[in-house]
Amino acid sequence: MTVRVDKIWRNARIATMEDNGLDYGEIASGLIAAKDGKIAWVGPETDRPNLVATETIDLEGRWVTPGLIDCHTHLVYGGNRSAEFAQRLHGATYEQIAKAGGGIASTVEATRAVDKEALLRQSLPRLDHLISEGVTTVEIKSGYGLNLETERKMLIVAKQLSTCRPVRVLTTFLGAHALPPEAKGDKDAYIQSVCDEQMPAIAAEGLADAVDVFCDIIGFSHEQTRQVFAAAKNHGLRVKVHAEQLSDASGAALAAEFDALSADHLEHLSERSVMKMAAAGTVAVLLPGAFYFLRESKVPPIDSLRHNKVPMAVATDCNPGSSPMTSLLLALNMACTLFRLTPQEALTGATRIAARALGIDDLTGTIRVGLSCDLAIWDINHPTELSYAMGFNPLYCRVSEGRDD
Ligand code: DI6
Ligand code: FE
Repeated sequence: MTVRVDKIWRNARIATMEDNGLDYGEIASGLIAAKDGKIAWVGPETDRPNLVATETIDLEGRWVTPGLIDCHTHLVYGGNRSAEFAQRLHGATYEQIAKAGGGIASTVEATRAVDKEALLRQSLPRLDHLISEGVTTVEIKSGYGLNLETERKMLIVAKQLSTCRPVRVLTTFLGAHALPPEAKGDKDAYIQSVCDEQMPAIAAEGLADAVDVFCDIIGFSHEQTRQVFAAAKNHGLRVKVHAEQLSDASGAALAAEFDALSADHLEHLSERSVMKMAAAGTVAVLLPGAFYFLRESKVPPIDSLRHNKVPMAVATDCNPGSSPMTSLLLALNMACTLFRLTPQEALTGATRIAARALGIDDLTGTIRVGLSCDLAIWDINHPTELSYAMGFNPLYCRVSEGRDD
């Protein structure tokens, strides 16, 4: 029987990233066939069925991985914070700058000030840089609006980005990121407006796939986080959390209680919270770029996460304040050098586990029949090179839903 497909990539070394006991889920001399944007067949060339394709590409032994997934970014924002970076080099801390009205608040001012077109224009180069390194799916958070008008604007622009480029965008409502200046210090009243005004409007318009909260000393308390999670549940939205970045407020354990997709940062995560995440299957999203840029010294409890089988993802946290980074490959390198992940754990964290952190592991993240044909094709001799090199981009070609760029 002949099977008609749209496109075949043959003579490939395939890192399927499937959890099948093989390193990188490798297929040594493999072939991938796509039909209607999905993977129709994958396996060793010697097992090839009778496929008839419109186009066949010989990859000459190149490595193919799933398209990379950046599962935690804040890449839509106005302005930048290079002046604050210089201030920090003179001794000011991230918390001090935030408490003095700078930090997130200054990006809120800049984001409120621009219209949609300008916001899109400023954000596109950051997305393009991620794409240039093989990213085919990116999560983008709001959180620099802190009022309905600007939170909406950010999420609309995030969705528009996916019409400008061949990339899948998932959006997250982060109204509970920081306290806006007009709230005059009243965090409880602001959280009320997040739950009763902003979230219902954003959910009704279908602008967000999930809800996030910054649960920390300069963000919101455990109790305030619980209120936002409860509201999200009422709107049928999954939750995730910025937790244990600067202190231990048990945000990750709370998130696990709410069946969260992920808990992110986690430098100050306790052993008790690791257990709760393990029991709930919550993904730990590691953000070594923020750890590096803020010169943190406390490393997330990697051994304990590994030992307790908490799935670990790696992301850029691309944002103007704590991680102005648009390279997921550099994040992989940092996850290895700073957090001691193995290169295979790091790559799994930007493919299979990142998909799980976004709740789309039935759609993308590995090279498997039925999933979206999202691929990154590399000029490398081994996948370890993806986390080994710093500032070097070995991408040969990127394939998004079966189409190459
Ligand atoms: N943690 C982070 O790393 C970003 N947000 C957060 O809650 C930083 C946001 C910023 O400084 O602009
Ligand atoms: Fe973040």
